[in-house]
Amino acid sequence: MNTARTSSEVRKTKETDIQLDLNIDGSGVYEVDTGIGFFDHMLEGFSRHGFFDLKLQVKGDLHVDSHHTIEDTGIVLGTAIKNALGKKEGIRRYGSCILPMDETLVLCALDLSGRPYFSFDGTFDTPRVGEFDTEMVREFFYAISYTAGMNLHMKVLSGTNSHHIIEALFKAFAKALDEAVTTDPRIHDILSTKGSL
Ligand SMILES: [Mn+2]
Repeated sequence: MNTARTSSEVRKTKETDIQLDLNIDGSGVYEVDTGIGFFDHMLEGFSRHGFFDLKLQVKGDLHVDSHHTIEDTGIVLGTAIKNALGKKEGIRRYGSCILPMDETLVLCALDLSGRPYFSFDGTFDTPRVGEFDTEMVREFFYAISYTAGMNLHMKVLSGTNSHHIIEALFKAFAKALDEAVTTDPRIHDILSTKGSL
């Protein structure tokens, strides 16, 4: 196998200042501070349920709104996933999860194909959860799919509570990604007839 599947990313613009350390082969240890409590809660769930170690510090222009902070975190997390995986030797590549949370049921399926594609099917009854704008869920995962080179499909199958729906989506994403990045001893190279992902 490869050396450690880790990545450290720094991204600074006039809108956000982000430092992120990711360990794909972690145990779900996190230290997250984005300035948005609910977003921290979601990213902590992502770390814990995907067994990814995540250290993240975001200083964003929250006096404007939550947009840049959430979108740019997605850009940096997607970049970190791509860089940590390198050539993707030995990984299962595909992952999926149907995840329930009380009245909510969501689906997430992904392919670390190198070709970005994003499909999102879901709506929210409330515009915000805490300081988190629900319309940013789509922007966050779109940013990850494009920067990571990931085909990502997400569907809200049922549910009414915005907190539950968003949390279920983050956890389903974590579990699907955990499956896709898992190495399989039967895969000795890159799982594609093309020879690269
Ligand atoms: Mn919660």
